[in-house]
Amino acid sequence: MVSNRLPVDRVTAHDGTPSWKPSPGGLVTALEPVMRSNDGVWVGWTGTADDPQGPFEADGMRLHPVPLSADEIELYYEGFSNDTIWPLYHDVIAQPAYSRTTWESYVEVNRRFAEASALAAAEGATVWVQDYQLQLVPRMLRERRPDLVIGFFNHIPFPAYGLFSQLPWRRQIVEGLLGADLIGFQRRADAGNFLRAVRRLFHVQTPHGRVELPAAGDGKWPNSMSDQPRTVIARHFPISIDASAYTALVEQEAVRARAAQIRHDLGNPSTIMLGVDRLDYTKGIGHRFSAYAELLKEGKLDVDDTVLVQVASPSRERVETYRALRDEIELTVGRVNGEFGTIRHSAISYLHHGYPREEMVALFLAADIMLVTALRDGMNLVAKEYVATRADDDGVLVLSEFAGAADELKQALLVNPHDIEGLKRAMLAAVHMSRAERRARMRALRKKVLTHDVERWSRDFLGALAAARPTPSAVAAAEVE
Ligand code: GDG
Repeated sequence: MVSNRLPVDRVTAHDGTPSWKPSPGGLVTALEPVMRSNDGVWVGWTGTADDPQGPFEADGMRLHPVPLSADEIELYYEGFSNDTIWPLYHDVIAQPAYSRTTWESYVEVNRRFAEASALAAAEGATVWVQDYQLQLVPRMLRERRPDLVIGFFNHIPFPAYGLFSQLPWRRQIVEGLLGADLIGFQRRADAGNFLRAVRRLFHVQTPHGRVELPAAGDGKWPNSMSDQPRTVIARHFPISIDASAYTALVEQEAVRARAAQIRHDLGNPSTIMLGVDRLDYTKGIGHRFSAYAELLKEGKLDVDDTVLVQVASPSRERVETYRALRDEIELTVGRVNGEFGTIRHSAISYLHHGYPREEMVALFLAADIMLVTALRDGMNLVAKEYVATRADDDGVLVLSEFAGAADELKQALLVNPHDIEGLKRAMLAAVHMSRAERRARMRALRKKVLTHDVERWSRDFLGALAAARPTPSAVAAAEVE
């Protein structure tokens, strides 16, 4: 496994002894069993600048750190990854910076990840590269290790060619990705956008999501990076959550008691709306606030019996666009609360913190309505987490059609967050929805999320990868049969 961050966080005990704790998240949970049974190695950054940490084991996983300097964190990570690729791939909601300096650092760091992976992988191994920070790794790795089976998964959207073509290094990025045998995307439309970029840039056909690359050395571009012609497959594999971990938390008495306490502390309002997002401009937090404030102003919602709880967990605070966003959001919260709040009730309860997962689940249980109003989002796991926790078959999910989750969660109230009137109508429909309709919708949503969990996602991807390029041992086994 290769990802920007290793799946562990360094923690220091009171006596100063350092240790590692697995970072919370579905990806680790899904991949840990696969990694264990295949004697896997995880290659990635520890999260600390200039960390001299060598290979180590934590929680039964073998981890190989790739060191990053403070400069590289600024240029490769905060710069090219989060200030160029992130805004460009989210449809230019914020203006991407096109800087040659950050690009050069991106190339250099991707090379370092490829070198570390080439050293860590056994003969004929399967290597799975994760996400937009490492798009050049598949090709760089194939050049070093043509024996490997290489998969890549893009967690964020892939933009339409009209936008992607702005990128001065668009050819290098597509060539980098084509080093993989299988390229996974969240939505069918993302895979379609990628394939269109391949057709436009290289004038090749892509029937059924397959890119047929000619052998290296025949002068054609892109070449296969191998002495044989090679096929690359691009397809969608919608990611999901560790649903059983969420259903287990809901069964804990302490979590349910905490949910009741939250409702009580908020003054037992008839409606609690909830937003949970990293504080990111892709998440449409401002649009949500606008719709809510208008409903209060028009008297369609009443601050005495409605509250909007917004958890905005701190994110990328060293990138200027994010600092500006935080100022803008917090100004809006102040204005809305100043205008509509009373001594007893705030209109918006705004929390700029990260919370333990138990507290998040308690919030999900306390919320009558979950607002996911992303302007663009690869998937949006929060929507799936809300659904997974509602074992009572209650609660209403308002979901942006621009989040990947909308392809699967069709019984949510789907909205276009740019259409503030439409968003207001959906919020009111959620407030007034009958218990019978809430139950019918939530049941259908739960069926989807509980049967399509992250374990299934990784199994589907790895199965398709094995089929895309059978390993030498699989070929030998098939011949024996
Ligand atoms: C990217 C793509 C895609 C948030 N605050 C807290 C907290 N969280 C957890 C949520 C959820 C995760 O973080 C966020 O995942 P999302 O999918 O909602 O969004 P991104 O961070 O943008 O993730 C996205 C995802 O990758 C996976 O492929 O779905 O589209 O943008 O799990 O619950 N968790 C805790 N405390 C917090 O304060 N414990």
